[in-house]
This record gives sequence, structure tokens and C-alpha cells, in this order.
Amino acid sequence: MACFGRSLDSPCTLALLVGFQFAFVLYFSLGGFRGLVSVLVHTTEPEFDYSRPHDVYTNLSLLGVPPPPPRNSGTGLPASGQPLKDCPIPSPLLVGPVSVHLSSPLSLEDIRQRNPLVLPGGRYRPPDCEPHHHTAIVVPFRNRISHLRSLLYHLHPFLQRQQIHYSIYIVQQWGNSTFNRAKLLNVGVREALKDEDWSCIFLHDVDLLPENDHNTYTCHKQFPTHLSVAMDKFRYRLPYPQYFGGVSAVTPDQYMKMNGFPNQYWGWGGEDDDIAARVRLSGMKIVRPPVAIGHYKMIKHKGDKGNEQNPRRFDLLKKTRLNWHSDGLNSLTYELLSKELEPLYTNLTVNIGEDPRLTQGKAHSAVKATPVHPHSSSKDKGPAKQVKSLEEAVAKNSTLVKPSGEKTGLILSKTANQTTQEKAGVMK
Ligand code: BGN
Repeated sequence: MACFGRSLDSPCTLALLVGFQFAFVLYFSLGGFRGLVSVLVHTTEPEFDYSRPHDVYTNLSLLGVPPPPPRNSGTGLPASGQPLKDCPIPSPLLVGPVSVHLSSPLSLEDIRQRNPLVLPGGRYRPPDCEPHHHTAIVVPFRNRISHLRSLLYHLHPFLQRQQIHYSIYIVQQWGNSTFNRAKLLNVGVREALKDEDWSCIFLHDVDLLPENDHNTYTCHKQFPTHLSVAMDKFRYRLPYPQYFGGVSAVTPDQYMKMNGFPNQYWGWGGEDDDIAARVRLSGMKIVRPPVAIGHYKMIKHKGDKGNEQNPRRFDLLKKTRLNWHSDGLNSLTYELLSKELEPLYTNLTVNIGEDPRLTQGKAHSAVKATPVHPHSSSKDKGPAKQVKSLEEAVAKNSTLVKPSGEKTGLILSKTANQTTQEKAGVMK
């Protein structure tokens, strides 16, 4: 009260100014509003020091060492045929934050040498314990070979430390039509489930690298999971509450419950929002790891040719409620052109048809290009080689999958009838 009516240079005013300054400094040193809240309200969020990340290959040398075999009490000889013990949860090999280098990834051959326990097709199973989780990682892909190398370099050691059984599937869109991420994911899920009874399927962008191995590549039993909750691109927070893009995961049951993913989103944007809407419409919700764990770095790149923003996405999203029952897993058609077990991944090359916006007005939409084979070219980017017809491309692919050395390739060229049968068919 004594301060009222005094001039600006009075001790009271000065004290107030100093007080404000002090409060201001305190506010920011506590991490702004968020920091203040976490100090006042006790949260159970784990804490990690991202300023001192581990090398992503840490502990990998411990992997190939099976436990000492139990001794037969009488003979002292190792007992044979013993079943493996369950892998411990959490894996003792985890290290937390790992360093992510975004530039100049190694060659595929170098990456293979650094991951000697990874089998053809990009498969891995812990040698010394029985894994609890069986995860297929599905990556939609076209013309991003340097991103793919970065992903494989980081993901293989990251997943091996988690002691899960996994396989990486690259689903490569054939031809020059507009990219269709969600449809490629549908294909990847269906093809992966033909190989194994995966308990969990990851939907993974090729340009996202996980930064913390406590972010386990496993599924929630009841609900779809969104993993990439804190991306550097979005200043390590969710861009909006329903965001489901980047890296997410579903069990086969959850996938079927939501009738898979939409097939009609050609070009960038909206398909992940449609998938998030399907989760809600099918009576589920999205679960997420804590922000402190779900850190990802995105490899920077310029706009993708053939993946321009989809102008129809707003209209499509308005109709998800009406369309999700009829567009999805139950309406999926495609031609699997080749399936190759590469040393670090399974390469599925698929013809998913043409963007209807591009074919409008054309009597016949000839498919014009064959994909760049990720393993065959030293160049990262460059236009897909032009071929005259689909048959020619299939023939070209068939030469690629001739079984040789590590490649145990097989080619499946489906007829229209087969794809129609698939359309009506069940998952496996
Ligand atoms: C959103 C996109 C998502 C994308 C995120 C993050 C749309 C639909 C418009 C209503 N959604 O805006 O697809 O993953 O941004 O980049 O464009």
C-alpha cells in the first residue's frame, strides 16, 4: 500500500521490477509453462539425457553369445535340446538415447557386415532366448535409397537390442503414378502375414529414425499404437492430438477391425488422419509411449516427385465415416511383381494401379516404368527406367529375382483373376 502514488524511481517500483525479472528468469530456467507444471505436479514421465546418446551399435557384440549351457549334474556335460529361456523384459541390452546420423549412410554391404546375425529378408530372432514379440516392419517406398540405407543402418541394431523376433518389409511402388502410402501399407500387411503369424505390424516411414531404444517395437494388446510422438520436425511434440503419421503399430486383429487402411489416398497427406479416424470409428483408441521416449529424427529431403499434396484429401476425409467399411482391406487389389529376400530386407515390388486423377480422360492407362531396384544401383536418385509394357517390366523383374547366392527370390505375377480372388479373400 505504501507504494501507491510514488514515482517510477522509488525503491518500491525498483523492487517490483527486480521481482518480475527474477520470476521471469525462474520461469524459463524451469522450462517454461511445461517445466513449471512438471515441477508442481509430480509426473511419472521417464527422463533421458539426449545430450549424451550412445552409439546405435552399442551392446551388439553381446548378441551372439548364447547363455552357458546347463550342466548335467551327473556327467558335467552340457544338456542338449534344452528349450531357450524367455527373453527378459525389459531387454538388458537397452541403452536409451542413441545417436542418429543423418548424413552419408554406409553401403548396404557395410551395413550387412555390421549386422552378422540378420538373415536374408531382414529377419532376426534372438539366438539366446525365446522372444515374446514377433514384429513385421512395413515400409512404403519409392526412389529413396539413401533414406533406406540410413533406416536399415539404425533400425537393425536398435531392434536386435530389444530382443524381438522381427523382419523388415520394403514395399516398393512400381511405375510412375502418384505415390499411395496407405495402399502400400495394406499390401505390406497382407504379404507379411503370408510369411508368418506376426503378432504386431509396424507402419514405418522410410525417413524416420528412432532415437531411444526404450521405444519398443511391440504392440498394445487392445489398441493401435502411435510411436513417433516426438519428432524433431515438430519440435519434439505431437503436431495435433489425433496425429497418427510417421510410425505406428497394429496387431492383425486391430488391423482387421478397422478394415485396414484406405486405398484411395493418392499423394501426400490425409491418409494417416483417415487411419486415425478408422481407429475411433471401429471402437478403439490410440495409445502412445511417453514423449520422453518417442523421439524420432526425420531425414530432411525436398518435396517428392510423384508424391505431391493430394487435393482430394479434404473431401476424402469428410467421407471416412461412410467409406471405411467398403474401402480398405476388403477392397484391396494389387499385383505382386516380385518378392526378393535381400540381405537386410524383404523387397516387395508391387503394381497398385494408377491414380484415377491421372487416368481421367485416358482410354487405357499404360504402365510406363519399372522401379529402380534398390540393390542394383549405386545412384540414389534418378528416374525409373522406362519400359514399354507391364509384361516387359515383369520380365525384367523376373531376371532380378533369379535365385543366386543370398537371394532366395521368388516371383509371383498375379493374373487379374487372382487379384479379384484376393479382393474377396481373407487375410491368410
Ligand atoms: C496433416 C496431414 C497429415 C500429415 C500431418 C503432418 C492432411 C489432411 C488435412 C485435413 N493431414 O496436416 O497427413 O501427416 O499434417 O505432416 O493434410
